Order: sequence, then C-alpha cells, then structure tokens
Amino acid sequence: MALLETFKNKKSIALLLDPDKLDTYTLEHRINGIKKGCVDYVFLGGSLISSDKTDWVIKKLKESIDLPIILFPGHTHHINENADAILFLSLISGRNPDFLIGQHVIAAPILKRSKLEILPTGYILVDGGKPTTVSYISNTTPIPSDKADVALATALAGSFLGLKLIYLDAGSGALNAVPSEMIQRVSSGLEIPLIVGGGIRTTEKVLEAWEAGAHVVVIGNAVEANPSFLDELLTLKATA
Ligand code: 1GP
Repeated sequence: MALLETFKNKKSIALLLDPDKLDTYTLEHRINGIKKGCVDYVFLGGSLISSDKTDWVIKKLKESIDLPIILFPGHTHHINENADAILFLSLISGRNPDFLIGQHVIAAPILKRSKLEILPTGYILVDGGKPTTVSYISNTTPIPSDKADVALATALAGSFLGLKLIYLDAGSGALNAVPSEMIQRVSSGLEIPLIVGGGIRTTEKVLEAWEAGAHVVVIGNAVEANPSFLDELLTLKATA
C-alpha cells in the first residue's frame, strides 16, 4: 500500500536516525529494537549530514528489517536512491525560496529517475524554546508555539497547493514539543495526514500527540539520549 494511505490508517511512530550519529554498535541496537516492533517507520536524515554513512545504514537496515526507510533530507545532496521513499519537504513556515522550491527543482530530475516514493510534504517549523539546527541552516523563523491559527493557515495553504502531508516540527532536541493545542487545531482543520516531531521524550507525550490528532510521531533525540526508550515505545505500542 502507498505510504500516504498507511499514514492515514493508524497512529504510528517513526524513528529518526541521523547517519552521522551511528556506529556499528549503535545501529545494531536500533535494528534490534526495530525488529521487536517498537516503531513503524524509519526516517533517515537531518539538517546537516557530514559523513558518508547513509549507504551503509540503508544496506544494514534492509538486510535486517522490513520497514519503510523514508529519507528526511535537509538538502538535495541527501537523496539516496536505495531508500524506499522521500519526504519531499517544502519549508512552508519559512520564506526562504531555496527551501520552498529551489532545492526541489534540482532534486526533481534525480527523483524522476529513481524508484523512491515521493511524499510531498509541507514542513512547518514551530518554536521549540531554543534555536535549532534546522532554523539556523534554513535561515527561517519558526512559527511561535502559541500561534495555532498561523500554523493552521500555513498547513491549509500547503494542502491547497497540493501537498499531501504536513509535518509540524519543533526541531531536533527542542526544549518544548509542539503544543497539543496546536496539533489539535491543525489536525482538526486538515484532511491530510499529520506528522509531529521535535522534543518528544516520553511515551505520555507520544500519546498526547496521537490524541491531539498526529498520525505519525517522530522520535530522534530521546532514543539517542536513552536507548532503552525503544523498549518503552514497544510497551506503548502493545497497549495503545
Ligand atoms: C526532528 O522531529 C524530529 O526533526 C525529531 O526530533 O530528535 O527531538 O526527537 P527529536
């Protein structure tokens, strides 16, 4: 089934892996967790990737697990044709043309030749209480976290432009996750699936985001800081 449909059909968790932060031991640990069933998707990427480990990570993942590997690129250079799909992100909360359409024009011919499933995604950066790499690198200002109406208007504009997913992100390692009120407001006004991430460190927060209307909750830093969080996610999925 196409990923867009599966996103809609059930509440799920995506584990964000940053290739720069993985060594053999860490990747094995993540793979063992994924095999147990604690997450539904693997997102691969980050705003800044300096190593050349992406091929290796995809190969290792594909040897061991059968979950969709979805690129979460920060730049055209991060395209990798061995993954399954790509979040084709337009940074619609920002006003930097390079991240609204510029990178996309460069990427389009490469993607046309690839077998990657393309997931047109409106990416909305929300203030998470501290500057994040993505706001710095993209040179964009996040939406204030108490401005749910601005987030909704932005998400609606994205959907009217034909984008198929909205990703509300407080940024990796955010102090504060996207508030439930904002998730609720955006999800209730939208008919396309909603991904939420950034600063989600507890299973309670995952549940809160799901209950507010998120379809996919993205977890990155929490597992890097505390690898046993994968076991907590497994328990959550077994009971949710
Ligand atoms: C960042 O939404 C992702 O773009 C995940 O954030 O690393 O804070 O979980 P964390």
